[in-house]
Amino acid sequence: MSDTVLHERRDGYAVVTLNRPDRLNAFNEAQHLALRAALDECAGDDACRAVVLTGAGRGFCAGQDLSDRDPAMLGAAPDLGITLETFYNPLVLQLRNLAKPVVCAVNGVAAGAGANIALACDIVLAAKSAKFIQAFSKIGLVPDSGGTWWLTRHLGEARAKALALTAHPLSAEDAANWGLIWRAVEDERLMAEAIALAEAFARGPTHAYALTKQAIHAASTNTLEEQLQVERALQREAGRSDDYKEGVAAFLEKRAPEFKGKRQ
Ligand code: T3D
Repeated sequence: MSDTVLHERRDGYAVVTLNRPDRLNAFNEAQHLALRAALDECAGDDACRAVVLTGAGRGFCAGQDLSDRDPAMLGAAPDLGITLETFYNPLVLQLRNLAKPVVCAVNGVAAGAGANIALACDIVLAAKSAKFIQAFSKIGLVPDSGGTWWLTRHLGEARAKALALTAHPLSAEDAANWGLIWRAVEDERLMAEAIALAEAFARGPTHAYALTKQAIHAASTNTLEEQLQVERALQREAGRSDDYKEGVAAFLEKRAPEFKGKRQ
C-alpha cells in the first residue's frame, strides 16, 4: 500500500493515518486510493471492530491538493463533478456506512473536504488547537463531501451559511459547543482518548453498533412513525444475536460481558 496512508492493525481495531504532512495531508489521487483500500480492508476484517482516522504532522487534512488543480498546468478546468463522483462522494459513504464505529481524531486543521471527511466519521474528537474551515468559498467553490448536509443538520442554516460563506475557522471548542463534533480535548490527550474509545468499541457488540448507526442515519429523514418501525426491525435483529444473550446474562450474573461482535 502507498505510504500516503498508514494503516496499523492493532488488537481489535485499526489506526488509519493520512500521511502527506508537508501538504497538511491534502488529498491527491494516491491518498484517495490508499484510504479507500485501507477502509475496505477494515470493512472486510471481522477481527477489526473499530477504526481510528487521524492525520500525520500538524494538520488533519487540507482537502483537495490544489497543486493538482493548478490552472497554469492544466489549461482547461477539470470537471469537478467527476472528481466528486469518483473520489469524495464514495469516500464519504464508505466512512458513513462502515459497519463498525469510526472515530476521527482531528489532530490539527481540517479544511475544505478535509473538514467534511472528518464529519462523515461517527465520533469526532478534536485537539483544542484544531480548526474546522469550510475553505471552499476562498477558491470559488461550494462546500462538498457532505459539508452542506452536515452543517445544516448539525448547526442549522444560520451557522451553516455563515461558516460556508465566510470560511471562518471554527475552533474545536466551538465545534464541540455547537454540536458539530463530540468533544474537544487537550492536544496531548487526543490520541489516548481516541484509542481508548476504539479499544472499548473493539470489545463491544459490533453488530448492534452497526444497526445503531443505521437507525440514527435513517432518523434524519424519517417521521417518528417511520422511525419507530425502523427501530422495531433493527431491534428484532439485535435481539436475535448472541451478544444480546451475553449482555443480559452478564448483567444478571453481575460480571462484564464478553461480546463477540457477530451478527448472530
Ligand atoms: O478539486 C476537486 O476535486 C473538487 C474537490 C474539492 C474539495 C476541496 O477540499 S476544495 C478546498 C481545498 N482546500 C483548501 O482550499 C485549503 C487550502 N489550504 C489553506 O487554506 C491553508 O493551508 C490552511 C488554512 C489549511 C492551513 O494554513 P496554515 O497557514 O496553517 O498552513 P499553510 O502554510 O497554508 O500550509 C502548509 C503547507 O501545506 C504549505 O506548503 P509549503 O508552502 O510549506 O510548501 C501549503 O501550500 C500546503 N497546503 C495546504 N493546503 C494545501 C496545501 N497544498 C496543496 N493543497 C492544499 N489544499
